[in-house]
Amino acid sequence: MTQPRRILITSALPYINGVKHLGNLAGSMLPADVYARVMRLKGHDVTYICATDEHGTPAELAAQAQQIPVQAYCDAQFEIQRAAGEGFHLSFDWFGRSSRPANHALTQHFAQALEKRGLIEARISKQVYSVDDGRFLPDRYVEGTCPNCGFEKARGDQCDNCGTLLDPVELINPYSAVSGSRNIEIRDTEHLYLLQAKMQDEIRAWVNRKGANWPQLAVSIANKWLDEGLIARSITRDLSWGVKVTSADGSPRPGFEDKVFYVWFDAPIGYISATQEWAEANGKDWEILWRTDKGADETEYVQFMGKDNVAFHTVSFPVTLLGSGEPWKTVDKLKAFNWVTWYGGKFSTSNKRGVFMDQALDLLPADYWRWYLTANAPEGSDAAFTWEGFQSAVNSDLANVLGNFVNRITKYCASKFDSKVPEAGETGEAEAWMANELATRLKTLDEHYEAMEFRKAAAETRAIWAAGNEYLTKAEPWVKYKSDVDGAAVGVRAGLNLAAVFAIIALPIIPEAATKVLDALGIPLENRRWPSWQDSGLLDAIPRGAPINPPEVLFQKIEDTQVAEWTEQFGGGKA
Ligand code: B3M
Ligand code: ZN
Repeated sequence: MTQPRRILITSALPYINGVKHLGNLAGSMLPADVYARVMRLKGHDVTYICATDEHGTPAELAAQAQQIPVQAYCDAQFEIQRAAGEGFHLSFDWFGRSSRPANHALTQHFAQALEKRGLIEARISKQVYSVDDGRFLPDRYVEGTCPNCGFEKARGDQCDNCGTLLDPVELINPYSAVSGSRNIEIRDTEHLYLLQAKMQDEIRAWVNRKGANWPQLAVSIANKWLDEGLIARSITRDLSWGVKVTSADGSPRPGFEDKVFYVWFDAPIGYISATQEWAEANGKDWEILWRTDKGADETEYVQFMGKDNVAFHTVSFPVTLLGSGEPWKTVDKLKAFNWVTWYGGKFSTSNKRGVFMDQALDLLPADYWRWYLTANAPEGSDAAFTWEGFQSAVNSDLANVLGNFVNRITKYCASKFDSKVPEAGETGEAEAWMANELATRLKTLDEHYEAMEFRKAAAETRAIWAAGNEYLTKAEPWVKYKSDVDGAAVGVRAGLNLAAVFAIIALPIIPEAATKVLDALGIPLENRRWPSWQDSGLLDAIPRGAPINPPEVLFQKIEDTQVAEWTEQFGGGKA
């Protein structure tokens, strides 16, 4: 075993408002969880951190709509999101909240450090003001026509249609997202600006150095921002819910008593503050993960996110970290995903299009969704969820290839070998073929996971399961049994060992079913480690004579009638 690696993993913090749809899950938290599980099975020291992203207009607007205090709204939503993550077996080491004191303190610390280094200055700016609402309208409080693409429902901070980051005053025909009022004025207001341009060269050098480990999509987005020239970005807002703007002594900064830091300034800092909470709660050292003066240079930091978050992670957040002048760890590897669409269109609660995390678990166990969303991860391009594709992946990959293999071999062992791993018989040609298949394919699987290529990793996992079925056809223990019981014993023994290998490599994606198989085979927890492709003993690793207990059927096939029912309930067919 090579020296265990120390790996810090973060996935983009889900906004607090509302249960996330399958696209949010597939585009950050799920692949991050799969990767964390693989690395833990390989014996590495993994810390997987996430949290809810609670500040900014989404929370305020949603709380207003429910006419409850924002804090109470976020408390309730956090529980919902935490439960949804648990339901999907997302194995966070910590699932925190950006609204907790640790994040307030750290955000204020960074603002002070940046200002000390001349990277923050107060400026009077023009802000959209709603006379009827009696308030400034930052970010998502204002909508209007995108100046870049003409989309008429662009949000004040970003146009959903073309992805352009906007300043609310740029919107054409703006209107209040709260009241719909178009009685809008542009008024002066004072805000703090992060002078990103001063960091242009340092960020460019950082992107060139670290970008070697990023997918091209991430590098090109970062370079696009850099080529356009980094601009000063306002990092405070006329909002009440968020991190208060303080002076060096911690008192409210004069003139900013009614303002808070912009959500995208505090949210990425949430990765660090959530790690601090995890460390405090578990007696762990957070600095070895986040401070390069305390060993974090040896930490591998991997970020998972959707493509619209790349700019914030490859430019804005590094400006905060590097601009502080303090020895903060920055991302080493970055995995950005495209979108999961619903039959090519957007998920939408209001238009009853798409399945959300809580609804999904009412229909089928997490494994079914985890498998389909990983095997169809939106890596090279957007990926459309379709009920037909989902049904095919479940019925073929899970039920027929894996489920059928496990069922056949464990049931046969129970009926003919007294539910014990057979002891007799010598391996032959079929076992040699399978051992070679395993060695080759496990090596390929390792390469896909190291490269964070999840579609390919799922495809290779399936191919290994399929090779097992091919092996049983070659070994044909049920035929041999009639004339050569020992020959049949070899096939059953190898088949049971294959079931254990298939379950271990399935653990990261379908943990529930894989655990059932490993329990059925009596594999002790300490032996549930990632199989080495160099290990020639994989077909004879379970102690001979050990008892096994056939699991119940692992996966129920999805019937056409269910597809029809779900299509009716959640939408389907062409967008
Ligand atoms: N809350 C996710 C989004 O843009 C955003 C990520 C923050 S990561 C610090 O949907
Ligand atoms: Zn646009």
